[in-house]
Amino acid sequence: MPASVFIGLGSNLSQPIQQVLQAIDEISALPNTRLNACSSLYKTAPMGPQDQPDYINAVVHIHTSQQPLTLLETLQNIEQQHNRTRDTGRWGARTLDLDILHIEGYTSNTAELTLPHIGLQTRSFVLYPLYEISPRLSIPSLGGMEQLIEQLNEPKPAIISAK
Ligand code: A4P
Ligand code: MG
Repeated sequence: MPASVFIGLGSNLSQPIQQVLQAIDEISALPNTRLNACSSLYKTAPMGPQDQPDYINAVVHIHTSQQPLTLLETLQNIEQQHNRTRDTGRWGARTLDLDILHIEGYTSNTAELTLPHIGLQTRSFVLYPLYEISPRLSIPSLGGMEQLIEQLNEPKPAIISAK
């Protein structure tokens, strides 16, 4: 049975809106994968070094038959196709970042794949788009979306393109 997977997208270099929209198309076109929902695009202040442009962030919900580690590798390949480099330091600027946020009914605790994603409950640029597309989602180890947003206590980032 296909797994229900939430993926976070982020970009702040080389036409970030286009990077994110194209990546959503590429994820939708993956073999044995169906796009279930796609959030609006959010403009968000950078977490980490402040001397970098604002980010465009979004979250998609897919159903896929790809196994978690295969999916991770597939998403890293998409990042590479977007000329992603890993030389900009921790939390530095990037053309495209694809993070697996959560796979329903699945957890993982390795450095290669940590699920739920380690930053899920502390990042407004993840929680708000996730809440938008899946308000009733509850992550067993963390809680429900409304509760997580309440605990975060940060304003909703601006939506630049509603879906
Ligand atoms: N990895 C482990 N778990 C996962 C997972 N659930 N999904 C491993 C994806 N990858 C996972 O990732 C580093 C390693 O994490 C990989 O080898 C993978 O096996 P990376 O993409 O190479 O490096 P990274 O993304 O630079 O590292 P990091 O620390 O994960 O950065 P973040 O947390 O992704 O943060 N500000 C705003 N406003 N919006 C953003 O989107 N993004 C970042 C990057 C910084 N500031 C931001 C944003
Ligand atoms: Mg990443």
